[in-house]
Order: sequence, then structure tokens, then C-alpha cells
Amino acid sequence: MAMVNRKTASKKAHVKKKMVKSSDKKGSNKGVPTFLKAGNSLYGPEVIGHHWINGKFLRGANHVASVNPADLSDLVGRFPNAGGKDIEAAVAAAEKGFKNWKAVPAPVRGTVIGRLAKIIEREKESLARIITREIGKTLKEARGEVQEAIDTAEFFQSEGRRLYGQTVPSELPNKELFTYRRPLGVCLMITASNFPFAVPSWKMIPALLAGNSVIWKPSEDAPATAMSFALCFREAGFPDGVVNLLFGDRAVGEKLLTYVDKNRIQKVSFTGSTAVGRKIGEVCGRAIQVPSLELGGKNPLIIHKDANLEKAVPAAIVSCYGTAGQRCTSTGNIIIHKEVYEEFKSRFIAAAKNIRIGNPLLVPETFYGPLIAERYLKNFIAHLEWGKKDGGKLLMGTGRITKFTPYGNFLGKNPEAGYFVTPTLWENVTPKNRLFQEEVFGPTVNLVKASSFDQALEYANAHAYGLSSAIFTEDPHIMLKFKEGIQAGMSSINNSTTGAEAHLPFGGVKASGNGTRESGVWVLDSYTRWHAVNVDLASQLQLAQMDVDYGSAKSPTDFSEWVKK
Ligand code: UN1
Repeated sequence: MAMVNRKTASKKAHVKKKMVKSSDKKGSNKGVPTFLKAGNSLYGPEVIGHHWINGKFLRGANHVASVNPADLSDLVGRFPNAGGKDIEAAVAAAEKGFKNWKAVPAPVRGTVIGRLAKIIEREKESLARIITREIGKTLKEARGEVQEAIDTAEFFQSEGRRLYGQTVPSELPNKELFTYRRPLGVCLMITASNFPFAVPSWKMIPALLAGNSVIWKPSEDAPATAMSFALCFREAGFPDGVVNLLFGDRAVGEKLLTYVDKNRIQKVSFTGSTAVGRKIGEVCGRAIQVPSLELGGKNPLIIHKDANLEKAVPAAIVSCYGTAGQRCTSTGNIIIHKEVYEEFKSRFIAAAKNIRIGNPLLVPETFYGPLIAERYLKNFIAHLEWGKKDGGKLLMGTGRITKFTPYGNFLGKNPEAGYFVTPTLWENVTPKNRLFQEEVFGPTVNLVKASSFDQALEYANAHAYGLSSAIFTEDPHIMLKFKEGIQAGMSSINNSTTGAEAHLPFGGVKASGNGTRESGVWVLDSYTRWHAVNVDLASQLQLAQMDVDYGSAKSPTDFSEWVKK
């Protein structure tokens, strides 16, 4: 780290320490232990990671480090890797938790979720800071992510007073028909690192509102964020075992999935790669379960010839490079009408050259921070090689920012302190190219030329995925054609492919998902099953379909008028 940074840092740490003390006095940080609060270094203390099983924080074994990807010298914490006993304990706790929790009336469950919303709101800043520290997105984005969780909790608080079923007319007298939403049981949530707070909230909050219990296995790259969330759940007052948090690697996820076969887990919800999603789909399919799968994307952004470029260019920059391109909704291909191709390209390059990169906790002007983990960096560097071999023309991008491959707008002294990479731009890409087809998690995008709107739409659908999509046009007829023709779960008109709101259905088609949706009322279908009930109040047995008097229409098999008399 540079000297200058260290100086400002120690000053900041001092201020932070003081602030924590004074707010502690007022009692506003109740329930959030000091190991996540008091600053004793530049970024905050090392977090002592614990599983959360049956309402108890347990130290566990085989600890793995979580580091700050913007400054690899900052150890965020050490977190256990769950063993067989931890997993069994979490499943048993969730089974017990489910029995208790489903008996709590839904409006009361909603009230607990309402308390959770208030706690998250109170802690918005500290939660945003731990997200930024752990995965490197900017504070503005991290605050937005926490806000998504607040919005989700507020939405489902009131859903506790609805959770509607239906009354349905019966074909028989003195008989009533009803439908009820029933919880599923123990839900396993496996989540990714790029939205380590919002996406888990999309899963856990509706599942809990519906009366399920939860085992959460967060990404290895964002355990401190997960533990902070667990502390919010604890303070909100969920009974023991209703929410359980297990840390670990992929093998822990695989071991947990064996409980699906044993029917001790009744639902799996996963956000991550399509490859892993397929495997989870196989496991759940043979147990006759429907998992929720939110998978990859290669999201198209169409620039039609009449696009308002004043708006389209900054939107494209956010869409492609925001969060360093590490959103499943990030734009992968910009498909541009040939008449505005050169104009768009030069404006886009000019804007991209202004992108400021840095350590977002030290430099507030940062547009994007580092890649989340080393493996993302390796994949990103690899794509620069195979992209060239694949025939792509590299217009911008030099890979990792180092002393030898500097980047003019890197704000800081030592880019090698973190996993920083430059904005990357390709052209001469068509649907035949691997660059067009393959999701690369990072700040890279392809310019694709189209000779008409119809061709642009054809290209926009010419990949395996179907998560998000966008178009810039002023023509309502083109808007309509786009809405009707695009193969995607989500579409924006004159906005970014990213930035879905927390109460609209979120999910994709084709390789992006299995048709389940998160968020809004739609997600309830993923965490409940419909139960149809009939109540017969007649004094004698009456059978549906058979004892129904529909009057005396002439039978089509009554041939009496043609039969020889
Ligand atoms: C994700 O990248 O997994 O639409 C979720 C967005 C965010 C959520 C992205 N609200 O960009």
C-alpha cells in the first residue's frame, strides 16, 4: 500500500472507532457484535467466522481466508469449511425449525420479517461497507444491493397478511372448495458472490414468509457478508433452527445435495453457473423436486438506428462495465444498426476511456473496483487470448492493471494490490464467435454490427442464454417487435440490461434458468405448493362428476328416432 493511503487510512480508522463507540452508547447497534464493527485497521478487523446452526454461532474447523480483492493484504476473515457433522446438525436443526415455524401464523412471520427490514435499514452503511470490502463493488452499488434486501423484506412483511389462497365454487351443493399455499419444508439456498446480500434475500425472505426453514450456503468469496446477514436474522428474532448458515466450498454444496435424495431437503434454490445449475437440476429431478435455478447470461443490448445516443452510451457503459461486468445481467453483446455503428462506437470508446478504476473503499470516485476473486481474474485473462484466436479484434483492453501494463485512470498507487483489470472491447464479432456465445464474468463486451432491426433481433436470440436484454429506440413499433420477439426473462426499453427492480419477476429462459422466478408475488410459487381442500356439508354422500345434475340435454348416443320400430 502507498504511504499516502496508509496515512489517510489510519485517520479514517480512528474516526470510525470513535463513531462506533458513540453509536454503541445510544444502543443503536444492538445485536451486531463488535467483531464486525470496531475498526482497528484500514478496513475493519478480521472477522472470526462462525457457522450459525440451531441459533448458535459455532467456530467449526478447516478455516479458509476471505481477502479483500481490492487489497490482498486485507484479511477480511477466516471461515470454517463445514464437515459432515456440521451439515447433519444444520439439516436436523432446519427440520426442527420447520416444524415450529410453519405453525406460526403468516402475519406473525411477516412481522418478524418487518423487524429484519428495519435492522437491515439501520445497518445499511455497515453492511454496504462489508460488501464492498469483501467483493470490491463500489459503495454506491453496495448500498443499492442492501436496499434491494430492505425492499424485499418490506414487500414480504405485508405479504404475511395476504399469502392468499382461493375459494372456488363446487359443482355440488353444500360443498365448499378452497386452495391454500403450504410451505415445502427445508430449503437449501446456494448463492453466488456478486450479489452476496440482495440475491440471498430474494430467496430466504419469501421462503421464510411462506413458513419454510432455510440452510444457506453462501459463496466462499463472500462469507463475512453472509455472517453479517445472519446477525441481522438473529436480532430479528427468528426461532432457533429456522435460518442456518453453513460455510464451505463446492464439496459442502455437493454433500448438502445428497440430503435431497434422502428427502431431508425439500427445495434447492441456486444462483450461479449454468454448468452447476444443470447438476443441481439432475439431483432435484430424480427426487421429483423443482429447484429454482438462476443461471448465466450473455445479455444483448440493441442500438437501433434511431437510438438516443446521449442516453444510450452512458446506459451501455453502466450495463457492460458496472460492477466490473460481474452481474448475471451485464451486457455481453452490443448489437448496433450499421447506420449508427461508427457514431456509437466512437462515443462508447470515448466514454469507456474515462472509466475510473480503484479501491472503492479508499477512492469514492471509483466507477468499478476489482474482480471478486483470483479465478475470475484467470478466466478474464484467458479470454483475452482465446478471443484473439477466435477472430475478435481487440479495440480496448490490456488485462490486469500492473506497473508494466498501467491504466491511466487507475486511482491509487499500486494496482497490483488487487485484481484490477481494464475495460475491454471487441469488434468483428458475430454469432459464430465464441466471444459472442460465452459468458465472461468481467468488464468485457463485443460490438456486433447488424444491417437491420430484424437481423439485430435474430442476433439477440442467437445464443444459448435468455436472461436479460435491452434495446434503445424511439420507435413504438420497434419496441413492440422487440418485446414480442426477444427470448429473455427480462427486457429493458431505453435502459440498461442490469438493474432489475426487487418486486418484478427475476429469471431467465433457455440456459439462463428453468422457468422459476424470484421476487414479487411470483416467487411464492417457488416456496409453496398448492393444497386443494373440499369440505362437504351434505347429509348424504355425493360424488363429484357422477352425482351432478346437469339437466336433461338430449344424449348424442340416443339413436331411438332411427331405430326400426
Ligand atoms: C445477479 O447478477 O445475480 O438486475 C443479480 C440487476 C440486479 C440483480 C442482479 N438487481 O442487475
